[in-house]
Amino acid sequence: LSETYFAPRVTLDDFEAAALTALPKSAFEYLAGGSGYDVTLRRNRSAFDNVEILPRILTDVSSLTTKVFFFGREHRFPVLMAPTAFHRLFHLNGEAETIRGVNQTGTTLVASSFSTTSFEDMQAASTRPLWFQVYVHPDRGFTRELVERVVAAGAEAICVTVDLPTNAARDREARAGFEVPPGMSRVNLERLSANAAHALHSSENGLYNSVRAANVTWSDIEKLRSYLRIPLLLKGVLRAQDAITAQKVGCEGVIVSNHGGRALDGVPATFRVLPEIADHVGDTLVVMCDGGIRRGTDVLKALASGAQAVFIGRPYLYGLAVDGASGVTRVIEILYAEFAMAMGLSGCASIAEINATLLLKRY
Ligand code: FNR
Ligand code: LAC
Repeated sequence: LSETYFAPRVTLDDFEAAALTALPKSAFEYLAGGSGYDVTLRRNRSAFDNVEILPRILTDVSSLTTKVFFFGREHRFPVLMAPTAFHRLFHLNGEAETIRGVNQTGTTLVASSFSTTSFEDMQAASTRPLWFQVYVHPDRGFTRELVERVVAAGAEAICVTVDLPTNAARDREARAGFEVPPGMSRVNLERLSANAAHALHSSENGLYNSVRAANVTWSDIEKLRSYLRIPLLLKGVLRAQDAITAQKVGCEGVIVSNHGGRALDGVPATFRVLPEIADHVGDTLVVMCDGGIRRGTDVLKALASGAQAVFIGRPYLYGLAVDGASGVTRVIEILYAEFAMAMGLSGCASIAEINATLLLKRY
């Protein structure tokens, strides 16, 4: 283990550096990589750095609160854990370890349909209701069965991911020879088909093809909406027009996302398209955003641009890889402390005071 591994970990980036040492190369490349030239992956970050905050001075921030409220529940601060696949790649105990870490923080995790632990077991271990992420599968009957199963187990919202209708050019993971080791399976998908649960080699492009449909359209979203009794969020929206359609078909929220730069390389940073989407649907839908959030100031900037909350993906997995549950907790607590600091230093005592006037210019 290198010096980086033992150095004090002060920021989320420090956990990434430590994860590079802690993980086998193929797992690290799967986790950290984007697609193509990683152009979108880099843009997700640089977009935040390109926008400046204009603090309000001489406001009383002595009773600062980071609390927010959406979908009928209070959240300690406006950050949730994005759905991410295969936690057993990053820790022996997989999702159970992640949940132990998240439980300490009072934040909400979105369980991935590609988890290596069943949703039921995840929900049983979680102190808060989880959200669930789903793809529309080739077998629509199975998709419905799965969604109804997780709702029965206590899921509080469903995120349907729509930005990967076909495979992406995951060059880094392919070059590193990434494959999901035998013995790890997508247990939620066991009943979909004979081999759906057991991941195939990524260079054969078989990891997703067998389980995900390429013919998903708005009518699938309408159908999902018609039988679901809990909020439905569309994950992977980059165009305002699509957010408007999401609203028309009855979605309660949209997640402005480019899959963390892992789907189509060359699409804009999510932070860049967020303001226009929020302008169009922000009054009626819960607008959320993910991609490249690494600092409390990024959270502040996203909220000032119209998001009600944001998600982090890779950072809590770096925490999981480096230090298990306590790494997960630590990553979230660092972000919480940074966000509270960013609010205080910019003169905001409550979330309602974070608005577009906090930014020198919108993206
Ligand atoms: C993901 N993401 C993802 N999204 C999804 O809808 N279902 C999934 O199973 C996964 N799996 C997954 C695995 C890994 C290793 C990563 C890094 C990401 C995308 C995720 O939900 C989110 O959109 C991004 O991770 C957000 O960007 P950052 O925070 O990682 O920059
Ligand atoms: C990924 C898939 C699982 O980004 O969503 O790896």
